[in-house]
Amino acid sequence: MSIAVCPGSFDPITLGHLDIVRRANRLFDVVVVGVARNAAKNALLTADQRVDLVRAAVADDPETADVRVDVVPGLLVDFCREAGAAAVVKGLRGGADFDGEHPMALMNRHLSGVETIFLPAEQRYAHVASSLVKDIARHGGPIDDLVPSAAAEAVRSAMAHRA
Ligand code: COD
Repeated sequence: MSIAVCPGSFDPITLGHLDIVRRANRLFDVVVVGVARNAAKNALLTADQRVDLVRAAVADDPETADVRVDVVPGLLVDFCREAGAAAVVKGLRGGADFDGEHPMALMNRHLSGVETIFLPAEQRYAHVASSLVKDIARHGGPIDDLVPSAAAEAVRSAMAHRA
């Protein structure tokens, strides 16, 4: 059985993330979405909220029938080892993503031998980023066609509580 991990901070999950998870599930028997903490980012949503939103996004979707969702408590390579994953799958929206992802891919292979597979972002989601979604929501703009509906509600609610 082939297993891949799709990691990210998913703060919140977007339709671009979801497209990568679906496509990864066409390539691998099982996909484990790893909800991690990016030390360089201040999360709006808690880890539990982010996990719940990813689970809701992949529920009842035949294209994500073999997707599990868990928190990455430490190093991604340890999570991959425990999941039995042969590969990490990530999406690339452009050169800036590649510049950030390339050293992580090399480091993860250095640490454990795990390979990283990059999927080019679907054109219609190539401009979608969790950070932009939060910025739009912060200013009261529309995010409903960028993220799953539960994620849009959670972002608006978290923004309202922060204000
Ligand atoms: N279309 C396609 N792909 C997309 C889109 C989109 N619209 N938006 C984002 N993506 C891709 C990103 O390029 C990335 O590959 C992935 O989806 C996740 O994106 P984010 O923004 O949710 O997550 P990041 O980039 O903050 O995640 C970084 C990790 C949390 C994966 C990383 O920090 C990590 O592995 N942390 C665990 C600790 C660890 O092992 N550290 C050492 C790493 S070498």
